[in-house]
Formats: sequence, C-alpha cells, structure tokens
Amino acid sequence: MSSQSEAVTYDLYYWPEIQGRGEFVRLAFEEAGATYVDVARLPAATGGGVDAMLRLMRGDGSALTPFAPPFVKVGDLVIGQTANVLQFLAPRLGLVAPDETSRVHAHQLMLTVADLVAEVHDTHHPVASSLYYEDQKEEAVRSARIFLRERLPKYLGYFERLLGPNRELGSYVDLALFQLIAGLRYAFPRAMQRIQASLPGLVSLFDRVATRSRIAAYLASPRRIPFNEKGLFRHYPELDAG
Ligand SMILES: N[C@@H](CCC(=O)N[C@@H](CS)C(=O)NCC(=O)O)C(=O)O
Repeated sequence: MSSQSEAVTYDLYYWPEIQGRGEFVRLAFEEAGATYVDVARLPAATGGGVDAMLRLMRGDGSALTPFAPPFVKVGDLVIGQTANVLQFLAPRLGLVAPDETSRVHAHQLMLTVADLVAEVHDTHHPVASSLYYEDQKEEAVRSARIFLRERLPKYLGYFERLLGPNRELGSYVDLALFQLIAGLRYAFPRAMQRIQASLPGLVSLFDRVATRSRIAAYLASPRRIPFNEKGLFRHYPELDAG
C-alpha cells in the first residue's frame, strides 16, 4: 500500500473528554503519522474548545454543516460521519489500497463497525440519548443482556470469519477493529472474556495493532483519553452479564 500522505494539517472536531466515535479518526491520524489538531481539546483562547466545534455545527454558509461530531476540516472542506470521514482520509493517509474494490470494501466494513457502535451505545441508552443512564437502567440491563447474548457474537463472529487466523484486513478497518475490542473489553470485561475465547483472529489483530510503533506511542501518550462513563464504551457492572 503506497502512502499518499500530504503535508497538510487536518483539524479534527470532537468532544474533548471522550474517545467516542472520534477515536476511530484519531487512530487513523496517529497510525499515518499525520499532522492533526484535536481542536476542541485546545484552549478557547487559541481558537479551540467546544465552542469552536459548535460554531462550525451552527454553520456559516461556506461549508456543508455536519449534524454531529466527529468531523474533519481540511482547508474549506468540512466532512462529517465517522465512516465517511475515514473513507475520505484513508487514501490520503495511505490507510487503504487505492483500487476501487479495496476502498469500497473497507467502507462497507466501516459502516458495519458503525452499526455495531450504535448498538453498543444503545445498551446504556436504550430508551433515549437525551435521558440519563440512571433513568433507563432497567431497560439498559435488558438491552445489554440481549446484545451480549445475540448481537455481539454475531458481529464479532462476522469479523472473525473475514480475518481468518492471524490475518489483517490491511486497511483502516484494522484500527477500527482494534478500537472495538479495546472498548468492548473495557465496557464488558466478563462477557468479553467468554466471547473472545472463540475469536483468536480478532484477539491476535488487537495485539498486533496495539504494538505497532505509532499506535503504541499514542496509547502511552496523554493524547489517548482514558475510557470513562461519559463515552461510548461505558463500564456499568450491572450491564456486563458474564
Ligand atoms: N452516524 C454518526 C453519529 C455521530 C454521533 O452520534 N455523534 C455523537 C458523539 S459520538 C454526538 O455528538 N451526537 C449528537 C447528536 O446526535 O445530537 C457518525 O458515525 O459519525
């Protein structure tokens, strides 16, 4: 895969205190060694902060206004939707083979990752995103139980079959699968202990991505925000049916 990294600076806009969906984009930048600014994590005095992000989301008429973060700004271009952002960035960062089939298949898989991510979110917010977890805990317990029993093994089994033993997909989707496993292990340690026993390909991919030099350096740096209970992958022991 030839790297087409350009000497450009990418502005990433995402919530500053969580990994969330923004982490899929951060990992791509980090793996490529790209120059990027995590705008909302900078002080407002230097043009950063959440307000800078919200200003772009209100729209100023010069770019297609994104509905929600993460989004990326390159020059005048503003691009939203995680999978779409990665589809745009990957050829520029050398994170996908340049042929059409490779790009379309990587995008297809990233959209499947996005579907799974939405279901993970719905385990702790099954009724409404606007309600507190505590106000939908009963439904969350039920939702998480079914997710862990039926949906998660189905999704991960699918990715495992694609990977085969000791293989990588060879695109940014490998980074996304790494992040999925990291997040799922944080949120559901007991259930993942059981489920991952039949996922040797994904476990091996996780280990190998974690030790890639740029990713290892990133994970050890303060740029990697720790998982927490404000993000996408939340650890609530009552949701982690073993
Ligand atoms: N489908 C979008 C979902 C974006 C999304 O839900 N972003 C969250 C943070 S991870 C958000 O801030 N949503 C605000 C909202 O939905 O009102 C994507 O994959 O990027």
